[in-house]
Amino acid sequence: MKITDARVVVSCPGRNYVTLVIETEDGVTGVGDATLNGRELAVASYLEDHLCPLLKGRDARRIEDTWQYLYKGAYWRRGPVTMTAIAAVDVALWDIKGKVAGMPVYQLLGGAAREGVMVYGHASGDTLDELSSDFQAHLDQGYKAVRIQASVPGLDHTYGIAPSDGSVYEPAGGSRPQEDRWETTAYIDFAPEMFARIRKEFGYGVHVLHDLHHRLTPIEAGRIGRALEPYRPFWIEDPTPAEDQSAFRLIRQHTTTPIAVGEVFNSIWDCQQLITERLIDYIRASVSHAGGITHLRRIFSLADLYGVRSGSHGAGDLSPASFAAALHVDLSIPNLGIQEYMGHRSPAEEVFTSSYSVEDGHAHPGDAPGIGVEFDEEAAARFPYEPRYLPINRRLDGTVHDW
Ligand code: KDG
Ligand code: MG
Repeated sequence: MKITDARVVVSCPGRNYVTLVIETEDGVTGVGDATLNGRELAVASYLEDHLCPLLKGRDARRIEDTWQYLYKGAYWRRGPVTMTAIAAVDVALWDIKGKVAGMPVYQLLGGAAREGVMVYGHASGDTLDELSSDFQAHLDQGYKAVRIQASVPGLDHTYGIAPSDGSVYEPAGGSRPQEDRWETTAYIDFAPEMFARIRKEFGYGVHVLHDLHHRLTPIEAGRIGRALEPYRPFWIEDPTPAEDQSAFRLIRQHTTTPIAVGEVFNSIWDCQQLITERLIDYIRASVSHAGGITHLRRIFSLADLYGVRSGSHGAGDLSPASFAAALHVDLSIPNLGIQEYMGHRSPAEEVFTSSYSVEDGHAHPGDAPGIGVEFDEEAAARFPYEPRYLPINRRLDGTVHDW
């Protein structure tokens, strides 16, 4: 079954998405997400200029061989651009395989290991009162797990707060990134206050998560983990920049609060030490940034050996094709932890039609053959790419800090 065409569509239905479409000689089409937020065109070029020409004429059924051919064949290994591009090819090929078999991809991965995939939504607010009403709104929608973020008093533009106009919360338009401010001293006493408020009001029957977005030093992370222990977070996410895997040994010495890491990881090598030394509890690598279904399953299999569960990144900058692919993996692996779900802003639904559903705090990929997402190229053409950057962060003295 020869691949006859592979093309890349960059569009902005609510936010920028890069979508790979692969077609076979018998007219079966597969889609994969190649979006790398803020660096979209680099992946589009990697695909268009380097991978699409290699795909034409290959056998669409040979997913593993194609993965190895693109990974080992590049010589230059790993990295977000390469691995996002390979992921898009991999997911599109799984989509084709499912369509040809007449089965949803999760059936090809071994079938459902559970009824549904627990997801967490994002509650946020400029004040704790706003956070609390957003938290209640999530409970009303049936969520069993909710991430909490609130503006830190004294800091402009705290990470993770949804603007009240419904716009996207991280990337700003324009020719330069927006600049945020950060100072750990302002945050470190505020986080326990935020958790105390939510637990006091809503009790312990709901999972509460929090993202530190790579901002603390290891010892600060140990301290915050310990301070939050009485409020039993489901996890604290990305406490420190995780390029330094050994830093997590220090955090572990100080706290039993579960740790989730990995949304910026691209390969199993980024988390090998974290997993095999049991330095984390949840691995957040995603289908679209960590080499597709083929490679993500390898990461989760390694994690399973060490009691580490999955907790895949699922922010809105991962397209519906990515979220659907994640659900097929989540449904079929033995060590699911939880799946992030932010949803997709209008008019994304004009471009992507999906078979997945989210109900009562749980998601299911649906039973459409393949990944269950159809991509409308004509509709996508109505929403041209808009250059946008993720923000950068500065400390109060002006030093550039992790965002
Ligand atoms: O593109 C960056 C976002 O995906 C990231 O900031 C979202 O941290 C994030 C999360 O946990 O969803
Ligand atoms: Mg995060």
